[in-house]
Amino acid sequence: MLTGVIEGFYGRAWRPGQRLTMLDWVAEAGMNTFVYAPKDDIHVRARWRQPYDHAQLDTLAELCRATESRDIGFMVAIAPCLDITYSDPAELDLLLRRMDQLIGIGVRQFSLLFDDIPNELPEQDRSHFPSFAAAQCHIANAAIAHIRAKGGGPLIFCPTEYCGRFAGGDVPGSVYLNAVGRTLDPEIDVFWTGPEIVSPQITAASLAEVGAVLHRKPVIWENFHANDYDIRRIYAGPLGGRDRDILPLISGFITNPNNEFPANFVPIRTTGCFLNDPDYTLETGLEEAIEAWQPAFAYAYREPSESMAIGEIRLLVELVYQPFACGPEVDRLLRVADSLLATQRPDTDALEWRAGFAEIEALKDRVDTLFEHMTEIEDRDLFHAFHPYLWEAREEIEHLLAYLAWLREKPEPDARFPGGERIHNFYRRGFSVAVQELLKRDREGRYYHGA
Ligand code: GDL
Repeated sequence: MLTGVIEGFYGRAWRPGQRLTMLDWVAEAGMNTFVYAPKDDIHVRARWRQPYDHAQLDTLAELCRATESRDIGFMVAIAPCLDITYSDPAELDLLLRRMDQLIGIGVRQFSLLFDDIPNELPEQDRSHFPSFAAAQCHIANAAIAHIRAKGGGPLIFCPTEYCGRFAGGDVPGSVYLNAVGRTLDPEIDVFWTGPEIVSPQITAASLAEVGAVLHRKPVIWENFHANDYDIRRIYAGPLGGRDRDILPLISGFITNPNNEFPANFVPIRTTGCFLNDPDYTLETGLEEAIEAWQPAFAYAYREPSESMAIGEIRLLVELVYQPFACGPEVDRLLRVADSLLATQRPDTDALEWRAGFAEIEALKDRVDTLFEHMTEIEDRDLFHAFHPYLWEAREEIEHLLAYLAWLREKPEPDARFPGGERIHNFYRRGFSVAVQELLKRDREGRYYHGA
């Protein structure tokens, strides 16, 4: 089974040195593949017809050799989907020449991406193909024949409907996916991100369904730790929302993680553990990953071997955990804080309220210490990957505590917390927020306007 990492996000591509580290992480996590697919590399997508120049080719050749020396498969993506004329033999020829250039430096595995484009057969192709799927399969089938003739493979195809949402929520009823299933060469693998682009859960039942439509087991393109769609967040927690009963229903599992390279250690480590260890649990996987990560947090100026404590790294991870959840302990403390605020003027002398307050105070101290200790670590890339998020976490917990401390002083029922200046200093402003403020929501996320 293909397992590993795809550099497949929008935004700044990783540096060559970071990719080498990634190969080590992939190998150490017991996975076997690295897919080079940064949307930032214009040869992958925007200028897919144009071959790499010498310098770029040398960089890729080096990466290719580095994968070989670690016994990792190296796959390169080409995404001709923005403007290819599917019926033009010259276009297909250009694509195969692009592959030949890469084959020339030792690449054997390819991916053809047709993601994030309108689901529509271009005008000029309409008289040549019965459907959009047929047009894409024509290209992919020719590509696999070409690659096979050169001793290469596998080839993974990323369909335009690569998740349940894009299939209109009805995978068995998708005309597009059924056509792909029937027409695509059976040797070509197909990427699938689950019911959503970023799927909270991917169940065995949903994979059995899509597998039947595609006539093959899909390769999961995992976006659980991707953060290119929301630069205000980062995810350093373990893989969640997937059980090992999905494994017999897939032919690969490739994760597309955070743009911020250093944040990906735990996501990748736990993904490998999930895939390889029959006894995997999220908690044991997380503990193991944090322990393995600890040496990266070595201090710049202390005993050479001294690093941040496991508990501090755990707190860091819990603060920036998963797309749909904070870490369990941080989540518990948020619920404690919520209970302290449940009534307008709580009995702040009650034992329970005081205990809750003390817990939030302790959290604030821990976040402060974490913030300070992070500034002292040697690895500045690691520091900078988290610094903006920790800065914000520190500000917010301090503010929450200030609010609770004000409540503890038993203000008059009509008194207002004197923290209005924060609205301008700390709450995000600008165009996007102005638009969000036009569409008001209640706590459950239901929209309203007017009164
Ligand atoms: C996508 C893109 C991917 C991006 C991800 C998360 C696929 C197949 N394509 O739509 O490049 O990083 O979502 O934003 O997932």
